[in-house]
Amino acid sequence: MADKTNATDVTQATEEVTALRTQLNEWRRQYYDEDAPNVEDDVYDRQYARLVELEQAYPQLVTPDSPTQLVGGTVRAGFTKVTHAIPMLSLGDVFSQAELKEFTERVEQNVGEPVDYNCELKIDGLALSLRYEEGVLVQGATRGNGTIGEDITANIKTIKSIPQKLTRPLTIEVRGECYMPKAAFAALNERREAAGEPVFANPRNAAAGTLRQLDSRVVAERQLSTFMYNVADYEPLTARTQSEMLTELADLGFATNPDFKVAHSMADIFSYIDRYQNQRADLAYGIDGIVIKANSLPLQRSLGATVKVPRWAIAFKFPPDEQPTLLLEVEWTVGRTGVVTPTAVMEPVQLAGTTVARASLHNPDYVAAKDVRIGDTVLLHKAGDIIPEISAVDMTKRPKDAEPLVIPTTCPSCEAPLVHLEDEVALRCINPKCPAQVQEGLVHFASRNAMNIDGLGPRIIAQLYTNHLVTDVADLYRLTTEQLLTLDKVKDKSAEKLLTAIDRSRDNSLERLLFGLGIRHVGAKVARLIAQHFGSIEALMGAAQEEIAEIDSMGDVIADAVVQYFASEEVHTLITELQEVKVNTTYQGPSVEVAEESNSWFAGKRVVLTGKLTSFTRGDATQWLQANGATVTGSVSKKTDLVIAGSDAGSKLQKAQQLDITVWDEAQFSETMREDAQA
Ligand code: 0OW
Repeated sequence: MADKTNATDVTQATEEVTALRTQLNEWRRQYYDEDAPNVEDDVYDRQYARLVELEQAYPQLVTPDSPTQLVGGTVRAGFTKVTHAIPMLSLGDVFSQAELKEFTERVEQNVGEPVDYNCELKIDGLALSLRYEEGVLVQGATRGNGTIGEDITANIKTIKSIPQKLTRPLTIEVRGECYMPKAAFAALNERREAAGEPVFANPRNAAAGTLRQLDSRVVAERQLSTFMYNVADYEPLTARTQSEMLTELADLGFATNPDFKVAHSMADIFSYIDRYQNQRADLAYGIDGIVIKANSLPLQRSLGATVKVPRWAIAFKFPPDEQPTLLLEVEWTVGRTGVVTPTAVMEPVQLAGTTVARASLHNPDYVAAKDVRIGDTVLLHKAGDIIPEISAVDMTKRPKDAEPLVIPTTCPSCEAPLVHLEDEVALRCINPKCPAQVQEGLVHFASRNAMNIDGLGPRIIAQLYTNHLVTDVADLYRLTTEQLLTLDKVKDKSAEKLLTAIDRSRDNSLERLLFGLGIRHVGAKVARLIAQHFGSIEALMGAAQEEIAEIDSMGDVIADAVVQYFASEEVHTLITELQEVKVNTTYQGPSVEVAEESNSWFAGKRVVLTGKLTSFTRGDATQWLQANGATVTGSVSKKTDLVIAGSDAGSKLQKAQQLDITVWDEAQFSETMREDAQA
């Protein structure tokens, strides 16, 4: 490809790069503030790709605040330490209005006149500090013990609400709270529980655990956010009060919490507290109290701090919203992957705005640790104001004859013995014929990213299974119209539609079948890599573990799981049955050899797609590339010939730049497709 930068010299490139950076950072910031892009994706992508090209052509022009540098992907062995030149203070706590009154009286004795206070929500996250030099973000650190924190710069660069560059070139250290919104926390715990991983107790732990991740790609997926509220040194700012500071920080580009209010009396403070004690459940993030601060910054400075806490601020902590209720029973349910999860069933109780009657007990270790027993009066709270959780048992109310909970040793669905795999806390049923798992497995098999059988959902599958019409995925292909009509709410038309959808799924390419079979650690992407590499299920079933581990540096965990899956007799029988009912078990995309002859530029090239494409889906681009003889792989290595970077491209783009691999934007890719088509 000709050099596409078309920049005649460094000066011109520098001007263009600076303009591109300013524009892209502005769009990014607006996107964050208004939470909606006010620029067309393809416009953003084109400018972004242009910046990538120029930085690739002139690496000396790359700066830390360039949007191309906001990528995760750096995996560290540990965090370096950061010393806070000005200690990051904690906050003293009070738990009653009387104690709060004592605090304000102490302050006013000190001052000798009435004081205005700025009231702020106390975000339940973890404190962090952001350092900027001439307006550019240079370091992020945790509070640690107040003097020594951890350097988390790479991780915080993946947090959208943190500006890479300020609207004024200030050298300043800004402090605030990093938190995980409630919705993100609930979704994360759901994923972890289904995968048999330990869940986070609350959003604060989830945020802390995430920021301490050594692989910043994980951080990028976890949707952390921030509210900034303080500076290490007031110097660089013009603000004279706390409330003005929050406004000035927002003007600089920081996310600040809008619900602050200046109070001129204790009554004002108490009404602020009451208001947010009631609104707490409706906030999108967890708060554990209110922070009351002397509003005047000169007064803050003159009051100073003790070793740990400021004399000019206090935290009024909300009592945890906890209700007692009766534990009626514990249900053990089996998921698709065989993880058996205990759920507490309780007398319904009002808790933080909703009626709660069930709470997860996660796994046997957790049950033993809490020692909950049927008939117990349990204290229920909502972890992070969302997830019902049993905080403790009220032992004074325990019935005399209460017995420790029996942890099942056999599967509640199929009586097979339950096991703990490796060092997992999760309890598992590993019987591939387990009814609960078979039904969950059938639902997964028919799902959109797997065999994509329209209309075959959990309700129909439960009936097919209960009526012994289907016991494994091959049975789906033997169903008749008569059988379907025996199901309730299935009439002629829907029976026909269902059979057509099942029939159409026979022609799926192998990767959909592999993903649909629910092999451990084999997601949709891994399934495609394996299918593309082996071409048929026979080749795969005869493959050595090493050959699978070799594919696109997939590794032993996946390879072991695949070999183990195909080692079982039942699976061999199942595959034979699927072939007998005419389900395709070969890879439909073109193989690499075939394309070698084609004269396409892409023939034999190893290509990686990354970021968001706008004019076609990742799947279409992959199919096109494969049809033209390219091998599309999931990770960038020395063997990669080309990276096609859509918008918000991640660590793969950075690695491509490091390995000096050709990077195209979407525009170039589609241009080449057009040229190729005319060739
Ligand atoms: N969590 C908060 C919050 C806040 C600081 C300033 C100097 C000492 C306390 O929302 N809104 N304002 C402050 O003010 N601190 C907060 O949280 C503290 C930081 C360290 C421990 C608490 O999380």
